[in-house]
Amino acid sequence: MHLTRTSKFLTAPIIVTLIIMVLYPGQIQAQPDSVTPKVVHAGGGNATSPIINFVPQQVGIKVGESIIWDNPTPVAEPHSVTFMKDKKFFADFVAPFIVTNSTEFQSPQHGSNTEPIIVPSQSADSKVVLTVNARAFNPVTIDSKGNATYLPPNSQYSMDGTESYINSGWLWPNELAPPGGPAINNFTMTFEKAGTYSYVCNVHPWMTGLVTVN
Ligand SMILES: [Cu+2]
Repeated sequence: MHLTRTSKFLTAPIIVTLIIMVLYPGQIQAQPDSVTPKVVHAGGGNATSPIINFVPQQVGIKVGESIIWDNPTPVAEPHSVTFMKDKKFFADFVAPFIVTNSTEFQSPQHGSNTEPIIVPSQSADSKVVLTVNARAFNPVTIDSKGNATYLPPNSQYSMDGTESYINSGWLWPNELAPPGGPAINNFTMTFEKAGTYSYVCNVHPWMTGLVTVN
């Protein structure tokens, strides 16, 4: 086979590249950006003046990339990362639930100084009890049909963009989660659909963040 001067010149780097690919396959393969999620801090600062902000507040990523949120606050101040289709999905910490009048509430700890708040309901055979709202504190998603799915602590979730509600649960600084609750320290989300997504912290609803996915 005859090779012209030009094709000889072009062939040499290609052969070198092929040899490197065989010897060091990992060196040539481009590492997708999604391998290293972008980090957004929920909170931070120092013990005397903790920050009540997402840092950075706005992030731009590409479709298929991920963000991991953590909480580097040096004091036990929780934050959440909460995406809502609209405001009616905001989950209050304490919520009323209707139970039948015969429902009794007993503490699992004998002699504990606890009692639920019970208020009258509109019906004579039921009452309303106030309890903490799992959807405020725990990692959970609600799809477009209203189905809630609870996620494990420190979840990795892929958002397809149709969800009505995505909550990280309360993110605590490492080692500072209160005993008894889930020790959630981070939340990772992969964005599968282009768009602009705003989110709030449900502990501090004025604390907002923005993710732009192109
Ligand atoms: Cu917060």
